[in-house]
Amino acid sequence: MEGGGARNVSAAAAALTKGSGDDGSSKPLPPCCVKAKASVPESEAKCHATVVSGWFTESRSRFGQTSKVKYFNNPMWPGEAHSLKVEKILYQGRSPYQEVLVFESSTYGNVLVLDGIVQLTDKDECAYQEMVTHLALCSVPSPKNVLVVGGGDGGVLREIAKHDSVETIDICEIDQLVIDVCKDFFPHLYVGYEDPRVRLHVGDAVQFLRNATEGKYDAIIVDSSDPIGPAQELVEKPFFQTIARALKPGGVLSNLAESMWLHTHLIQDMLSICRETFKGGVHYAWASVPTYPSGIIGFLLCAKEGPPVNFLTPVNPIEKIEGAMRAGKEMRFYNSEIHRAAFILPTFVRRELEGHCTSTEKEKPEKPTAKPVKMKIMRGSPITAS
Ligand code: SPD
Repeated sequence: MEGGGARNVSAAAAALTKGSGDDGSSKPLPPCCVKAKASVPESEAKCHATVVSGWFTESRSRFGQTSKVKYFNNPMWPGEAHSLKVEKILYQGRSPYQEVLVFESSTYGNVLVLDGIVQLTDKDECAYQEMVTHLALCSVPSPKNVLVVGGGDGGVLREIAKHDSVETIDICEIDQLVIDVCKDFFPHLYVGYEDPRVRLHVGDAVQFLRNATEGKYDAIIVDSSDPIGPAQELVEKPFFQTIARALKPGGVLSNLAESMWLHTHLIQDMLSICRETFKGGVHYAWASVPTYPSGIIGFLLCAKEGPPVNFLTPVNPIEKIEGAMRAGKEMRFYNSEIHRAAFILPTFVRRELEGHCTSTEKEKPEKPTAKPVKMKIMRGSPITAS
């Protein structure tokens, strides 16, 4: 479904692409500066409680031939979207839990969409999967038993498998269709299932956690979809209590925690619940993921009471783990420096989350790595250090 309005916008955009030199000549603009064109949304646009996602199509005429260019409108609520140009739809289906879509985009490679919301793309999946995993596993000395809640695509499994101390990796994913589709279209994530330490449980994670042996896990990583609809339960207190029960004393939780630009109230609520539940410390970290709402994602890092955990400085640095950086397993995003940087929050977030996170001052200060530099200041000469 397209409308006449789109043609006017397209004409204006076409004029813009020519640019305007002072001399009146029209210099072409580089592609990065070309303004987006608008079109009328497709009728199958999907409405969630707070967001709208779906397709829009633009008609293009060239040499008397009309072709259609399709975009997927990835919601960045409220009132924003990030559009990805679609090269080809690779899969569209429905499981008992959600709509599953995979398409090839022109700029981010293959894209996995669940219930109208982008979950991962070939290009930027590394940022989310590496951070949600290693922020937790590099904060404990020698993690052995790890559980993934959700994470059916296999990307987090792939990252956990880089830790040679890990003996068992349980994964509880509710949707078999997500696993099957990722096997076909995201083999570089699905590879995570090939590690012999992995044990797949297809089912409800809340039930799985209730049945888990108390104090079993060194780390639990919650890699779910956003907490609207079926994943709502995963941001409520009883869920965090079942997680805490399944963790060892001093065990850690890494949980996705939305965007600080868009969801401060949700983050505050999650932090408050977690502070009541995890007495070993609660922190908020973040990373850049261009295809997630507002281009970033947050992580909640929580520790169960027990041996102290200092999330802010990796005690188990990835660079020192045997084989973790081997050819074919290279990190694309995570390193120890970005680990430390991830906990540094912008001033407005610090203010808004004040009192919700464990204060950093209470933590053990980092040992100085270099001797303090002595400064010699001589009148009339440059400042020198010795
Ligand atoms: N806003 C989208 C958040 C999606 C988080 N889960 C992604 C799954 C990748 N393993």
